[in-house]
Amino acid sequence: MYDIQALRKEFPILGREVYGRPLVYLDNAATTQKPRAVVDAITEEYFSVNANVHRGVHYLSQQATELHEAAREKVRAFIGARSTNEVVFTRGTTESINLVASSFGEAFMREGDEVILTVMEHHSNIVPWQLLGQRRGVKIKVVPMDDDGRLDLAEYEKLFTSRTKIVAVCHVSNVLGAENPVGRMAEIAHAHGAHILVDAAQSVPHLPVDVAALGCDFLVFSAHKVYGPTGLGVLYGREDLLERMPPYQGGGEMISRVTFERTTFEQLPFKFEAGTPDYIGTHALAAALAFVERTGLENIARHEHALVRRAVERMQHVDGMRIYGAAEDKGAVVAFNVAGIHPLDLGTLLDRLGVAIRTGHHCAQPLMQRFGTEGMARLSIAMYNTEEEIDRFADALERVCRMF
Ligand code: 7TS
Repeated sequence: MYDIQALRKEFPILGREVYGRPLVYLDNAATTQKPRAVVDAITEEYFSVNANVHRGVHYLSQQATELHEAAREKVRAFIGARSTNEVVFTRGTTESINLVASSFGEAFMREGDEVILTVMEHHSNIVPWQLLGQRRGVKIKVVPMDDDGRLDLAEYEKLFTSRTKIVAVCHVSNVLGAENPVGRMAEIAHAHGAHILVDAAQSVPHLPVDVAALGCDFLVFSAHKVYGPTGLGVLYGREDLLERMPPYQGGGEMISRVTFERTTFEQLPFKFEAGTPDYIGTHALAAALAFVERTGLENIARHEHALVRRAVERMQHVDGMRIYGAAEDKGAVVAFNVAGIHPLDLGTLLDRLGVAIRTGHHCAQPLMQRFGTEGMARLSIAMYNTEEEIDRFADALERVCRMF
């Protein structure tokens, strides 16, 4: 039973109006709204537990540390990692990828080595590798896709050489919305002696993600896209790899002993967590994951798929409509353009009708180039959206199109 009205009551912001109309929030791939359980976790910890973690002998510090480490265990179980040593807290997907590019790059990559990306990556899974490339002379190769947005696995396999060290690929594209075959891509990478990082920013909120089943070496995501707080992310890394990688930043928390001559580092995962962590955020993330579990990822996926099908069905009746990527593959994201209307105009006019969508290059300019466009409009769906909201979006879209 999916009680959408009861669910919506948990997200107070959904009750607000914009321009005198009820808000229809369809920009969930950018960030999700927060349930009471998450905001309550933040308030309660600040009001009753707050103290710095891992350093105090006093009661509050120990309690805060317990909550922080319980959150790490929650994340471990949620993604099927073997040990909490494999769960590193970061500031977000972006920082997690920068950490791997920098630290894996330093440990394992030399001039002339290669990294494989795909044409549909978010800038945060391109630029860190380019920065590494500039520092270390590492070369980037790109997996192509067909016009329906399906990666070409035959071409992918041909990209490997003895110099390929790592593949970095999104599990679900923030523009095309389809699930990439990352399990198969991991097998191929491993068969060629390479490692694989999965950018799960757009999959963790929508489908069950299990690092063991995927066979990935690294997996990254952001708390704010899975109903948790902003400014917090996760890096899962295989323990044997993390062990061999150098620290990303230096500071408190990550050391075992410091002298001016030499420093020895903490055990995993603390080696990668310099400075006071966002221990309030981690507790709130645990509350968000518990909320997702209570709702059930299978239920969420079924609900979201039905909404996407309805949206696509209605959108296909609009003259000049182009939906990017195969419509039937989509999970929760639909990017589109309407011939003769700039996506920014579409977004602005829809906003005036109370409908929030995103427009622009979606931090995926190479993908925009692949489709020969400067930008797209995009609706993205979350567990709390309704059929009625999809209809309000489609009605508003038809109205805007008639105006042009
Ligand atoms: N990877 C993917 C696949 C993403 O969709 C995003 C954010 C990121 C990485 C970066 O995440 P961050 O939390 O570190 O910023 N995507 C979007 C989006 O589609 N609209 O706004 C942000």
